[in-house]
Amino acid sequence: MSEPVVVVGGWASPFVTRVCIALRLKGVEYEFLQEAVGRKSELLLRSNPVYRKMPVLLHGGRPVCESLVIVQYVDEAFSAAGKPILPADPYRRAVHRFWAEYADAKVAAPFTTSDTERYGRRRQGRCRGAGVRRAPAARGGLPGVQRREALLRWG
Ligand SMILES: N[C@@H](CCC(=O)N[C@@H](CS)C(=O)NCC(=O)O)C(=O)O
Repeated sequence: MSEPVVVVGGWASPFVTRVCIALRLKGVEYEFLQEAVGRKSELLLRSNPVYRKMPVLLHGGRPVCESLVIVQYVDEAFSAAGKPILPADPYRRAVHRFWAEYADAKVAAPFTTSDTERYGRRRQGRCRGAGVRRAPAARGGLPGVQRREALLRWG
């Protein structure tokens, strides 16, 4: 029996959509675990402890992170299924990767609200994010962890 494929993500994320498209192109059946808005599940945090972002692909319980890495993994792990996603020619592969990374660089910013990045900027006093500055919890005088959790819930 083939190993189960699970996507951890949110329906509105273009990075998650990219992974789902790759799986569909390959005809791979998968389960979709929807992340709750504004919260990160234990499974997501455990599976992607470095970036703490979606999507995460779980294949037989093993996590693969970063949408472009996942697409390439899907292409290779399910090479027998469907048509190849990336071209075989190394030069054309490089061109495809270039545009995929270019698109990410242009699209990613509005979707990047990483709590670790935000927390890091706050600690360094460099945060110019209007959201963080206006957060009620930021003005409310909550101490330490409590304050950070309130900020994360708010943002
Ligand atoms: N480079 C990552 C970007 C993923 C990403 O930014 N995901 C967003 C959702 S669209 C996310 O998890 N944001 C939460 C956060 O930044 O904390 C990828 O390609 O997978």
